[in-house]
Amino acid sequence: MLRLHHAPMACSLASRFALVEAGLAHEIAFIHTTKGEQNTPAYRQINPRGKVPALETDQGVLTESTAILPFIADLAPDKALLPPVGAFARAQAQAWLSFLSSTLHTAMRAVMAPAVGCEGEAARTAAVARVAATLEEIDAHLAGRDHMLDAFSVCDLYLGVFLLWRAAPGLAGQLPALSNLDLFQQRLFSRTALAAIVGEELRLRMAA
Ligand SMILES: N[C@@H](CCC(=O)N[C@@H](CS)C(=O)NCC(=O)O)C(=O)O
Repeated sequence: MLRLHHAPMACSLASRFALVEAGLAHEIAFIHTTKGEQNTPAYRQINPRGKVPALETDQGVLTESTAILPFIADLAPDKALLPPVGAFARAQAQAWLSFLSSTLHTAMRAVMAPAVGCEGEAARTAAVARVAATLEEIDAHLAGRDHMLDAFSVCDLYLGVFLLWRAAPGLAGQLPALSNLDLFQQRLFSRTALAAIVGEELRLRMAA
């Protein structure tokens, strides 16, 4: 049984979405990072870095969204959540996953949870500008397209989490209106299963 260690509304939500879209049997182990549960000795046994996501599999623990999302997609080839291994389109998908992780996530984190020494107003303003520029680039890519790739994929699920973060404290009201991203987000969360998960996640996050 796959077991996803996940914090409500964290980047690990993309892996939760992917497990559901893949139709794979799984369990969710909630790690309330707002309460420091990622730093308990028990969780450090699972992921010594103290981060979510961590996916327990029958082959061991896998960390890093950019590894977990393709792993899940490949477990359900009938769902075609990524192009096949070896195809150029697969490498393009990997490029988007890397970009979302290394550029968009990093910029958003610098606003929402700045590193020690980077909490000042100038650093915050620069980080918001990096988020805005990154979102503008993705918005331009989505012009005339329904998905990040030619079809629905885990790239869409990963982007969807960061689009939800636009409403988080520190980012809400700070970003430009981007119509392609807004339409993409509406389409993505018109998928009933994903919308239900987001509702649960928001309730859990508010209760934390
Ligand atoms: N590169 C990692 C980043 C994981 C990460 O930063 N997770 C955050 C939640 S979005 C976390 O666990 N934060 C807890 C902490 O830093 O204490 C991935 O994409 O899987």
